Amino acid sequence: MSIANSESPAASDAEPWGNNVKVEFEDGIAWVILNRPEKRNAMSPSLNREMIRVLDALEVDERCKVLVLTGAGESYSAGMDLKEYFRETDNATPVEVMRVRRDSMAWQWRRLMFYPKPTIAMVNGWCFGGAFTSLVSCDLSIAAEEAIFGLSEVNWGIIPAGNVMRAVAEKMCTSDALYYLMTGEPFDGKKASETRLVNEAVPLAQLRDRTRQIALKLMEKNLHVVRAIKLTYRRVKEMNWDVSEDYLYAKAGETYASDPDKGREKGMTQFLDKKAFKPGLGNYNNET
Ligand code: ACO
Ligand code: V55
Repeated sequence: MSIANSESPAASDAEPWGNNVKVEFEDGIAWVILNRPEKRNAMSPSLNREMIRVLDALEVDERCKVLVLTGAGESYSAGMDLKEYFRETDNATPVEVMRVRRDSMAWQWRRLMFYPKPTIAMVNGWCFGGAFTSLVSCDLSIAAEEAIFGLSEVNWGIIPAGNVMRAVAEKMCTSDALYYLMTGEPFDGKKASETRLVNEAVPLAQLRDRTRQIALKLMEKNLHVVRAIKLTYRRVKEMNWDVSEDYLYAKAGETYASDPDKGREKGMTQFLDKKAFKPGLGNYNNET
């Protein structure tokens, strides 16, 4: 066994977690758990560096078909670590500050938003400030009704950076966004669902089961096609109709040509010839 990095003797390139992040595998789901519960899973520079390596490793790990991002204990994440991320970098050089910010953004949106596997944020508890970036960058999100969210930046005298404000603008309408950005007022999971910040909210006691159910539903699909859908959606959202028409035909062709399961062919045969399923009501059988 070689020591792969200085932060955790246990971590390797294949399994770089173990210090600030825990990963558990179960039925194709990788539960990625921010793991500083005594600090409410606040995100420090070293947690950010670990998460970059975790996402890199899970991308090519067959045990991860769907990635669920959540937090240990009673928090999703209390946002950026005010001590380690802000105060302790106040006297760093501009280049050092840039590096710390870059590591934060590298996983919280740049990597997560275009992750090649489906991602679900499972908001189990406290979710403040900087935590909104990873939340919004996941494809789907499910919250405990009891979870407490807050755009608390204004409460301690900063404007939401780290693309938190951009993330809020992506999912909440302007009246809700400005209300919560300007007042810093906390809101619960039910409210988060009403504002469409998250897909849905369920009682905490059902959160894990409901999340697992959604993950398993995704796994019944052709994951090559699911990947193409989530990635093209992100691009198309920024395009005009002429460009998206062209782009989508090109991507449709590319996705079909490179599909290891040849799903389109199976789907047409099973519907048109065998009359074995109805595409409007469910998925083709990818076992045959
Ligand atoms: N940064 C650094 N340390 C934190 C953070 C944080 N964001 N959140 C919690 N902690 C630490 C506390 O300092 C405390 O440390 P200690 O035990 O060494 O004293 C420990 O975590 C427990 O925190 P408490 O406040 O005692 O926990 P409690 O359960 O009573 O409250 C709550 C939880 C509401 C989340 C509270 O900790 C809090 O308000 N945290 C800050 C939330 C926030 O506004 N984050 C910044 C958003 S802005 C941004 O991310 C850029
Ligand atoms: C914030 C969040 C950041 C950051 C700087 O407003 C500020 C919160 C998500 O990262 O780098």
